[in-house]
Amino acid sequence: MITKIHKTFTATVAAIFLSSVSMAAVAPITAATFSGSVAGTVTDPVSFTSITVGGQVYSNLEYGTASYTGTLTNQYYYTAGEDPGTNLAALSNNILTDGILNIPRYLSVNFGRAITSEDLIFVTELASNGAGETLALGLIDSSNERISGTAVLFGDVGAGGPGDLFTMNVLRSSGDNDINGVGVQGSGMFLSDFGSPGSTVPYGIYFSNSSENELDPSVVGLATIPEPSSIALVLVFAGVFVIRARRRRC
Ligand SMILES: [Ca+2]
Ligand SMILES: [Ca+2]
Ligand SMILES: [Ca+2]
Repeated sequence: MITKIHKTFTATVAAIFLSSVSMAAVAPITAATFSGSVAGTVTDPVSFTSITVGGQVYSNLEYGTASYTGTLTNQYYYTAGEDPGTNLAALSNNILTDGILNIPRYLSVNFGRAITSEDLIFVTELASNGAGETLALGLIDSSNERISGTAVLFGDVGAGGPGDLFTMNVLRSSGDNDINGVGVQGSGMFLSDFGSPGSTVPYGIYFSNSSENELDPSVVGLATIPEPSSIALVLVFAGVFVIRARRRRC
């Protein structure tokens, strides 16, 4: 009996350990839940209520404030009935169905608090023709100053993953033709995915890709490792105590 409990306990610990290891990598958002229906083609604004990255479900989501030095002349996109009004507003909210088209280098998003090793940074993007675009990010400090030597690159798979989370029809602030049936994809990363993070406390990210300038992000957020993981660990340790107590009695 004790051997069986011990084996089960070991497997549980191994599973928790492996799941925490697998989370530490740049990875796509493979699944999500939303504030409204995303069946078919979405025409109303929706937000995430949870995202799944690296097999981990995150429901504690925060969003940052976008800023740009100089005049941001790019156009933004949005579903019918919800015009965010400005480029920066389109990227400073939790709405997946509005964002900026073809963002320039060094546009930044500040989360208003220090990013910790527990925070997953996630970005979604308009994936035209089924493919996301190359995403390169660096870190900024509390004053939106870039922290040198820190960047992460998503490579050729773009900001997204194996498929679109949903598709939607959007309007453009330029008044040009609507973009119909376009997909939304996303990815997440941890501070450990950035090279040489240095000692300056990061508060946000900047978009560092200068070669394409084609990314069309809709939300930039932080997802915190949910409390149940901590609770699970406490239960595991409580289990060890019980097993040891039983062994003593035997
Ligand atoms: Ca895109
Ligand atoms: Ca684009
Ligand atoms: Ca948005």
